[in-house]
Amino acid sequence: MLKFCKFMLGVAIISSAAAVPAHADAVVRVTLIDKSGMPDLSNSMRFGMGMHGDMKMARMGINISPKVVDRGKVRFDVTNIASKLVHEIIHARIADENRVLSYNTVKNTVNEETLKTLGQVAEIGPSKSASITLELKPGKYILYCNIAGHYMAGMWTVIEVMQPWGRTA
Ligand SMILES: [Cu+2]
Repeated sequence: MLKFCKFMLGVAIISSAAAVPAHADAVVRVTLIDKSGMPDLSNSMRFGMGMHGDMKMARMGINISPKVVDRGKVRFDVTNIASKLVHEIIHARIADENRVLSYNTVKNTVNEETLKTLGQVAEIGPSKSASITLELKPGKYILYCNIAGHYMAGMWTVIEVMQPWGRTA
């Protein structure tokens, strides 16, 4: 629980892109993409983390730049470049990017409670932007969208947070 509380302290600031940006040690540009408008989500696709799907074939995705940052305050500037769909972004700590996440095949969503969620931005409309600043310790973090079907359609990525001298704690 103590560990969890520490993570919650990292949930610092959620603001619109128009607000004065929070001071951050690093800025990560996050782009939410979907290639085909509304995909058929009746069949769960299998582009989730650790599933070794060919991500070039994924219908949705999250691009980030850079993919590795130093520990500290990290501001994520998120833009949804989808033409029609609303997306969200959830940040959670993960131990291993090859692990398959716990998934509810009825709801077509990741079981969020099985992850250590650090923060999220809900409902980013098409062409809209938002930002969130998190205090991140060394380790790996997943960014994903948990609107039904989107995660399995490929809407996730992993960012690595390093010690400044380049070693993961
Ligand atoms: Cu989405």
